[in-house]
Amino acid sequence: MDKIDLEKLRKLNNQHVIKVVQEAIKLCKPAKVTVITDSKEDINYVRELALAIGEEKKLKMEGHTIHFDGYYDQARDKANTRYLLSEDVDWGIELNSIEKKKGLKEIYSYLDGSMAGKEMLVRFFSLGPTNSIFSILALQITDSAYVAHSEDLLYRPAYEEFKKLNGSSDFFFFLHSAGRLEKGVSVDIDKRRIYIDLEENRVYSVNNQYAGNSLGLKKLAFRLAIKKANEEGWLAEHMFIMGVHGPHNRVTYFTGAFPSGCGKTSTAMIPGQTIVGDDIAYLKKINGIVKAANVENGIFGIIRDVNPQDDPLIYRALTTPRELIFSNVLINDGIPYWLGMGKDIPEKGINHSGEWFKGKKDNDGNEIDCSHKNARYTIRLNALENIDSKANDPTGVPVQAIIYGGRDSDTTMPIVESLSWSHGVFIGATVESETTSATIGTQGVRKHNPMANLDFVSVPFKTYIENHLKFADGLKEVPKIYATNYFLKDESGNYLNSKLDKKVWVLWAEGRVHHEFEAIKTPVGLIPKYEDLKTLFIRVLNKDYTEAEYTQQFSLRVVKYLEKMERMSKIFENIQMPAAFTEELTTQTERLKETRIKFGEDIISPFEFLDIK
Ligand code: SPV
Ligand code: MN
Repeated sequence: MDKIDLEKLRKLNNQHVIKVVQEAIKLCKPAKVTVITDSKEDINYVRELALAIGEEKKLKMEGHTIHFDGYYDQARDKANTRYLLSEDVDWGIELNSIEKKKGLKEIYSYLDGSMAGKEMLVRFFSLGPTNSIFSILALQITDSAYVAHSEDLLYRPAYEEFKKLNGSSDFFFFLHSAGRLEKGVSVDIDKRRIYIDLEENRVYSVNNQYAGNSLGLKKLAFRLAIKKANEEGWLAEHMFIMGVHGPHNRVTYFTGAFPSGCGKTSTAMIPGQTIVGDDIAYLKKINGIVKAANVENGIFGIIRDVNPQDDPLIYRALTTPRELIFSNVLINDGIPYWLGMGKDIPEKGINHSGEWFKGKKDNDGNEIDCSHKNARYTIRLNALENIDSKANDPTGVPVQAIIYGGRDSDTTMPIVESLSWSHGVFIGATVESETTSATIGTQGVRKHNPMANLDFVSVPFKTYIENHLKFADGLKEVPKIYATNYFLKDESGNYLNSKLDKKVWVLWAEGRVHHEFEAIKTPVGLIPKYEDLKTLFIRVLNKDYTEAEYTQQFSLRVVKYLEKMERMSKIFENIQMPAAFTEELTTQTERLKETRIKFGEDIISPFEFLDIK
C-alpha cells in the first residue's frame, strides 16, 4: 500500500478497519492495495480498472460496458453458500451450514494468496441512505473491479460516513476474491465458496463473480441484516418499495415480496406509479408509523423480456447513454442483445460461452441461448424516469400496505386482503410459487417460499415469524397485507388475466387503505366487490370487466385451498412455530372446511359470500 492509500485509511481513525484490512492483506497477498474514498477520481479509477483488467469491456454506447461471468457462474450458488456456526441451532427450516472452525479453515485456504499479482480494492458503502436510522455501514474488500464498480451503481458511497463511526466496529465486512481469472472470468468454480459469519458480521466469498455471490452488499449483507433486524425488532425483507398513485394526487407506499417469476419487478414498475427500490427493504417503526427505506441505490435486474412494449422505462434506460453494466447478454459489433428484447437477434457474437453462434451446444449437449436466462443489467435507480421523489429520503417512506405475491394456476385469487396483521403474516409465510412445467398440461411443482425470503432467513424460522407478528405492536396504523396471484389459468391452460390487470388490483388495494371500497369476507380473506373492479377497469385500463370474468377469477376454489392448507400443515408440523401462526393455520383450515360443507361445492362464486366489510 502506498503512502496516500495508507493515509486514506488512517484518516478514518478506526483500528477495526485497519485490523481487517491488514488481515486481508496478509491472507490474500495482493500485489497492490488501493483505498477508494467517495471522491470522483477514486470512483473513476475503479471504472477504468475494470476495463484495464478485462473484467468489463466498452460497448458502442457511451457509458455502457459488458461483463461476463463464467459459464458455470451465472446465478447464486446455494449449495456452496453456508453459515459458519460454532454450535448447532434448531433453525426449523433447512439451512446450509458448516462448523465454523472447519469452514474458516477451508475458505482461508482458498483465499490464501488469492490476490497474488492482483490489486486489492478497499471500499466503503452504506446500506440504506446515509445519515439515517436505516444506514448500516459496510466495508468491502475485493480484487474484482467489476464487483467494486457494480457496488458504485447499486449502493451509496460512505467513506466519509466511516469517519463518523468514531472508531467503533459497528459495520459489516465483506472479503471477496474472484480467484484465478482466465479471459477476465473466475475459473476455479469447484472451489467457489460463500461463508457467512453471523457472529462477526462478516462474509467471505471466493472464486466467483456473479453479483448474487460476489457483491457483499447485496444478498450477503442481507443475511447479516436479517439477523440484526430480528435482534433489534425491525424487518429486513426481500421487498420492493413503490409509491402507488391513487386519486387526488395521493401517493400510498407499498412494499412487496415476490419469489422470482411471480411479478415483482413488473409490479414495482406498473405504469403511472413510482419506484423507491426493487429488491431489499428495511422496515422500521418510527413514532408508531412503519417507515421503509431502500437498502440499495440501483437495480441489478433480469434483462430477459425487457422490451419497449412490456418495460418501456427500463428499455429506454438500457438503450440511452449512461453508466451501466450489462452482464451475460450477447454482444455483436459492440451492441447488446438479449432474449425477449423484441428485436431480431444476430446469429453470432460473444456471450457468456465465448464465441457464440446460433445452435451452439455446451458440454452437456444443451443448446446455448444467445443470452443467459439470468442475464442482467446494473443501473442507478435514477436512470429510471419513474423514480419516486422520496427514494433517498433518510427518514424513509411511510408504508401503508404490504403485498405477498405468489404464483399458482388454480388456487389463489388475483388479490386478497388479509383479515388482520397476523393473518397477513400467515399469508406471507405460506407463499407458494409454481414452477412452470416443461411438459404441456402437467401440473407445475409448487415451491414454498415464505416471504420470498427462504434463501436468506438467517435466524430460526420461528424467531423470524415471531418478529413479524410482534412488529405490529404499538403501531398507530397497521399496514394492510395483500396476497396476489397473477397466474390463474382456465381448464385449457390460458391465463385468466392480462399482464396489465395488476394495475387494477394494486389500485383497489390503495383505495382500501383509504377506506374507499368495501370488501367481501371469504374464509381466506377480503376480496373486491364486482362493482368496484368494474369501475376501476374502465377508469384505469378502459376495459369492460364482465361479471363472468369476475366470477371466474374470484371464486373460492375451496378444495384447492384445502389442499394448500394440507401442504402447509405438513411443512409446519415439524417446525416449532409461534402459537398465533398455528392458530391462523388452524382457523383458516376450519373456515374452509365449514364452507365446503355448507355449500357442498368445489368452487364457490364470490356472490355467495354476503358479509361486507
Ligand atoms: C435474486 O435472486 O433475488 C436477485 C438477484 O435479486 S441476486 O443478486 O442473484 O440475488
Ligand atoms: Mn432479489
